[in-house]
Amino acid sequence: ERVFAEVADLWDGQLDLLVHSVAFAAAEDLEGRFTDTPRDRFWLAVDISAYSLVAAARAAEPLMAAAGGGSIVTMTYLGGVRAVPHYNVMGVAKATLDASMRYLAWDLGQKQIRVNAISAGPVRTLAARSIAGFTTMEEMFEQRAPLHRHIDAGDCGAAAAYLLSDDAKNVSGTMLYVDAGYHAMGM
Ligand code: 0WE
Repeated sequence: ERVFAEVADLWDGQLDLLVHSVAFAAAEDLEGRFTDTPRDRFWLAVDISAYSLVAAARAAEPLMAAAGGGSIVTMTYLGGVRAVPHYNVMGVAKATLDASMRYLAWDLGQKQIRVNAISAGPVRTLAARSIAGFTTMEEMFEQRAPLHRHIDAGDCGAAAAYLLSDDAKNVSGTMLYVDAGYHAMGM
């Protein structure tokens, strides 16, 4: 609420773009069995990783409406659509995020606000470093992705720049895979 109040103050009550990029699950839930996730940490992951988009979109809505429309982009991952070993409760949180993105696209479309998601392949970030088996996963990705190469933050940035621009003026409620084609494969 404070951030959006400051934005309204600084930018004449108008906002064109919003990038939502926040997620969290307890480290102990990104290993072992999903089945064993306790209720409190299940909701913690969904709250921080998915509800935060709903809250941010709701706060952005009046500012974007005042600007005559806007574009919201969130970051998701294939683990919300398929079962990726160890991604566990984060996958459930991403499935919630993906569905929230589509329902927000419907609600906010009324005000010419678009809502989309970028589904990135594994990127070597600070958070990724602490993940067990991330290196093995990167090797498998490089072997199986049609383009046989890793993606980087710049690839996500380019996709976001597109979705946030007027080039994507008729694109809403979609998931744009930036994953060297990995999601298309069955093996
Ligand atoms: O969404 C993610 C990871 C986000 C994340 C990372 C951490 C590490 C530190 C959320 N919560 C935490 N909590 C911490 O304490 N990714 C898409 C990257 C990722 O994470 C994985 C992956 C991939 C890919 C975990 C297991 C398997 C694959």
